[in-house]
Amino acid sequence: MPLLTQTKAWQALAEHSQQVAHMRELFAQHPGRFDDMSLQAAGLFLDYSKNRVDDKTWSLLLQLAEETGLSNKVKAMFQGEIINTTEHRAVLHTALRAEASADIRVDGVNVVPEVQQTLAKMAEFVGALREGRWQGYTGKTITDVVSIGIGGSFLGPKIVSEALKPYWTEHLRCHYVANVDGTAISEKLAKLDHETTLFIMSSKSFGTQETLTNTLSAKDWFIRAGGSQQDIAKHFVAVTSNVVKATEFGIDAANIFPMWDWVGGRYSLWSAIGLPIAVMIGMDNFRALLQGARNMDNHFASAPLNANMPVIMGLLSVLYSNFHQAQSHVVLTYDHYLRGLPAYFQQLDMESNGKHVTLAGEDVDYATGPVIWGGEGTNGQHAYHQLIHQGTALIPADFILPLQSHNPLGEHHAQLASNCFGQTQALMQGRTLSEALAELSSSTLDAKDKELIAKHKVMTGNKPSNTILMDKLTPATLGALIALYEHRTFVQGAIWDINSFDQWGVELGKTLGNDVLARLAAPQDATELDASSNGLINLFRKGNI
Ligand code: G6Q
Repeated sequence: MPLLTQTKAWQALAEHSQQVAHMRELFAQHPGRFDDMSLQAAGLFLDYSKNRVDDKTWSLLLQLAEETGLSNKVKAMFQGEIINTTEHRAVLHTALRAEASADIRVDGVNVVPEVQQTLAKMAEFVGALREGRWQGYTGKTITDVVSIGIGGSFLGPKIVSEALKPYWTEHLRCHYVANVDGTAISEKLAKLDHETTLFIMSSKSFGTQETLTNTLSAKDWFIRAGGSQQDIAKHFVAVTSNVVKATEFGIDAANIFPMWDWVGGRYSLWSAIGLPIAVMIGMDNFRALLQGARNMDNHFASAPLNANMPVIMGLLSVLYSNFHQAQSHVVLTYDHYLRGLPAYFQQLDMESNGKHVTLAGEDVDYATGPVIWGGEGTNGQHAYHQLIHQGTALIPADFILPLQSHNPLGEHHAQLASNCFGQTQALMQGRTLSEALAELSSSTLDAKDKELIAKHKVMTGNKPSNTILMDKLTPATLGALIALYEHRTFVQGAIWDINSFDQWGVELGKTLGNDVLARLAAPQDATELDASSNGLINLFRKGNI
């Protein structure tokens, strides 16, 4: 396979992408653009017509996908090939939501039965908790669940659970502790009763400092409040692939939910890591979440490249990163329940595609993953949208809106939608100087002032956006939406020829953190590191500046 920048499509795109007409013109030339450049899959609707692409751009982007072997890479992932080559692992979050009858093999062993057994174990646990059958050591019903985990073992469960609030049981509350800052857990525990609280400790490796420390503090709190070592079995469960370590830690073997090394942390909410979600929304809704994701998996695996939602979104991202120098991508959710989603997509994409070498270990000579950021519409419109509209950086945007609200209230939802659509329109069409002058025609300003202000009001437009709609935010549509972004991330990584499934940068931070911790507690000042690190460590040891 030729190097990415040597492919014919890449070279043609470098020239062609600069010659595409302004989107205003593209819409004027082709009234059918919306129909031609929108599609539905898995309960989602994508309008990608407001992008800097014409027919030729599309054919070149699809050619790029072909020249880089995208379809074979997709097949390899679904079939459980070792595509995470630096960790020698398969990448099978899709197996977590596959049909019970599927046969997906890792090293010759079908992993689906184990997945199904774990789902059954989750169902038993979730049922017992929700029906009040799981009682604490004093016989009281559990009322509060505290999920302790960080990164991939935290963000997915928290954000999905928050997004599905309309489906929560009224009998339970779920709290999350991720940060090792003692304030996080102290603030939570202060409000809880140890007799009615259950902790879910989520750590794939069972070796993450923050999670271990928070769990130890939770255990101490429980014992200090009156529980015994034996009572821990009724108040602590764990989700991990390291059963030995979890048992050594004191978690009852019967209370350990397995996960597997072929599931990456940031792709793991579909496994028992999703237990806090299932506790709050129930197992039927959790299965609906999996079904929604499966629907998107089936679409991704089978739809032709030119009608494939994750492929289209992934190729557009490559277009902007590599041919329009976009360094960030904004996700704007027009739904209060989805306010956390940009942070989830941020981890998903940035941890996956923030890479500087190809699979073969060669330095890339092109940009890889952009910064992903975003927030809740309409709030952002009164803040950072200004830069998206008139700043000098090109920031492609995704707008996400359910057509029906869970809380219909007067004109609220129509206003929300009008803002969402109005923003994409403004980004696309902009405002020319003559339009700005015309708007000022009836003002009492003098001609010079009018001209000056008109210049400031000019918006170049031609700013790209995708709009994703769904009927309503449900477990199934949310499952499909998250799977869409997972696969979009995969498509970009596949084109860029990088490993989207390792995270050596994160690992280095974990190792150095442990080394520094030892130095903070050492009997003597630090002298062996660089001057800045020594200085900071020694100030901490002193306790004041
Ligand atoms: C995700 C990352 C990272 C990981 C956390 C927690 O893909 O690898 O965010 O999820 O570091 O790791 P553990 O689950 O092993 O505690």
